[in-house]
Amino acid sequence: MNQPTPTPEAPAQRCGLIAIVGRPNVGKSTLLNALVGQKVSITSDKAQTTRHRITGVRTVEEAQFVFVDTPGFQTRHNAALNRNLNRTVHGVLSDVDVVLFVVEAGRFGIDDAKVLTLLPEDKPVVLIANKLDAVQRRTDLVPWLKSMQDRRNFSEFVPLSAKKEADVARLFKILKPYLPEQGWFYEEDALTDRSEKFLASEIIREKLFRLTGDELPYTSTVIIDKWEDEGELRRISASIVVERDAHKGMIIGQGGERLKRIGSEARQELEHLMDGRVFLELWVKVRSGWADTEEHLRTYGYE
Ligand SMILES: Nc1nc2c(ncn2[C@@H]2O[C@H](COP(=O)(O)OP(=O)(O)OP(=O)(O)O)[C@@H](O)[C@H]2O)c(=O)[nH]1
Ligand SMILES: [Mg+2]
Repeated sequence: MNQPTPTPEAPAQRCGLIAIVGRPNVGKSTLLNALVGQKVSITSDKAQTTRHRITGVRTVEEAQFVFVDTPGFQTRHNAALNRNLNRTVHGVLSDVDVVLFVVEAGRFGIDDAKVLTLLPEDKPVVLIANKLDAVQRRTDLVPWLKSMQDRRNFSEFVPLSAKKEADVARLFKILKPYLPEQGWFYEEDALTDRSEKFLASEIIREKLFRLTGDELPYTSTVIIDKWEDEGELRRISASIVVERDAHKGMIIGQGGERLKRIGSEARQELEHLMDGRVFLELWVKVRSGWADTEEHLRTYGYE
């Protein structure tokens, strides 16, 4: 950590933690990636894509923004995996400087309301009304924004689209005053605190989520079994773990087609991320009940 003495030419360093919180599928991870300027958190149109606390870092002039993406807080199921995801959200909220509460513009349902009740009273909360591009008539948003003002004393209201660069860029100016003056936590060019190995397992899980039906994601996970660097080439062997034999069949697909596609899309993205060749071997394993007990979850890397 370096903290030079501030001078008129060089303002004091700022650094702060910014939690990104909301119900599943509102676009939290899409927003994180846009803020960081690179994909550090996987996204999909399935709820509960994110399963871990994921840090994304962006340093703009003297200010270092440390964003923390969280699993979509969910209230419906109560298996160990869901309790674990919710605990992750609670843990993040306890030590942040400011919270981005993400909802879909024009919508505020019971799931959003439940998340709102969890947010700490004594921290600034910025309302992010995401997916603005999906709103047909902007004027319809005015009464909705008014109604949101009654729900909590939000520090800011920011309607935006996480998919529009200019919208996302505005956030840095808005958030900077909330960062305390203190030395940076990370190097200036850091993007995330997650390892390549973790990112690789997540990228495979993303392809799995995107290329399979709705029923699979909740009951599958990915583990890296082997990782070897041979000069420029990385040899990675990974297992997709599912609950049932039937799920295994769905992932493998007719003549192994689907698994091949998951592997090939993941490999291309990994090569891009690591800027080198990747040899990726994928297996599918059945471990029934892996998501049901805390003990199993720990074996699969859920802290
Ligand atoms: N139209 C539109 N779609 C968006 C926008 N932001 C995100 N999405 C889409 O919304 C879906 C969910 O995005 P994610 O970023 O995975 O959502 P999340 O809140 O992280 O979801 P969980 O991790 O499951 O809680 C994806 O299909 C995104 O492409 C946006 O600004 N406009
Ligand atoms: Mg997410």
